[in-house]
Amino acid sequence: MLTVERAARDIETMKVRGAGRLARHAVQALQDLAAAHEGGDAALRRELRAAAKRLVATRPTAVSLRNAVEEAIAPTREPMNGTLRADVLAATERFIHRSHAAVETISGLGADLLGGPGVVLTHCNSACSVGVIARAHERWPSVKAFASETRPRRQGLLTARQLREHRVPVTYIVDSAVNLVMPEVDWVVVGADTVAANGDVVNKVGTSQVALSAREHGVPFYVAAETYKVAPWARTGRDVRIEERDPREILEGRSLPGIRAFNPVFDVTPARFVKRIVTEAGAVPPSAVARQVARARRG
Ligand code: RUB
Repeated sequence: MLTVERAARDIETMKVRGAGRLARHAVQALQDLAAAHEGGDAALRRELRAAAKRLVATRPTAVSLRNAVEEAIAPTREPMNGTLRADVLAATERFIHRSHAAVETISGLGADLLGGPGVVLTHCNSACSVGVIARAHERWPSVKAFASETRPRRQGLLTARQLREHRVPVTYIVDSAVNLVMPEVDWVVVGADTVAANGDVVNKVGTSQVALSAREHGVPFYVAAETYKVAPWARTGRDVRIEERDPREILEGRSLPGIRAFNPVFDVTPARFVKRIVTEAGAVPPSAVARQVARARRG
């Protein structure tokens, strides 16, 4: 059984990371809590709300986490079909199933968008982006990739290994080599933790620099993100709180007396740098994503 505290710590320590995975991990903990609950609805409602608060606070930038947790505990607010326990079990199962299916759909739609052989660059480690690149490589075996290191935690290594498992020829580069290799790149594909209503994209720090370089070189910049990463309440990326982590992550054991170290984890790529956002509901320009998601949520 995955306890709420264990899931929260897994996410805080980044044992579990990546917006989609951490959303599913949190939802799994809520499902396990409901499954093990032996008391009545009122007690379960209280426990679920406290658990949701604890889980959402673990990674403040990831709206995926907040949306997933809210969906999972929606039965605590809405009229119920069965018992609260049964409704939460159904809601959590639905979310986990739908979020896996969304990654699959996005992989196919993203590959459609690339539309042929070429070189893709990605930053950080996003299941959606890896899915798009792997699917494109299945269709056009000469597809190749660049994975940028992604300091300070080097999630680019995970990406490079995962792409290799899919047999995609991949070149691992330091973040500061992105602009140098951009002339060889045909498309950039990255994931997102949050997409604001105006299409601004919040993703791993450095993403906006990759976008700047892509724009300078006329390389299309695509974002692959499930609809539950869209935050209608955030008018622009500036409304999203950017997580800051312990500066020791960037010092890597060194001490720099008298020097301030600053470790922001995400940044905002303005919508105008983004050519298309690929969700499971289709690929749209960033200005249309909020409307698309509202339609998808209405069913
Ligand atoms: C991960 C990151 C990923 C997004 C999307 O940051 O920025 O690009 O979360 O990932 P961290 P996915 O390593 O700090 O969690 O497509 O897998 O949801």
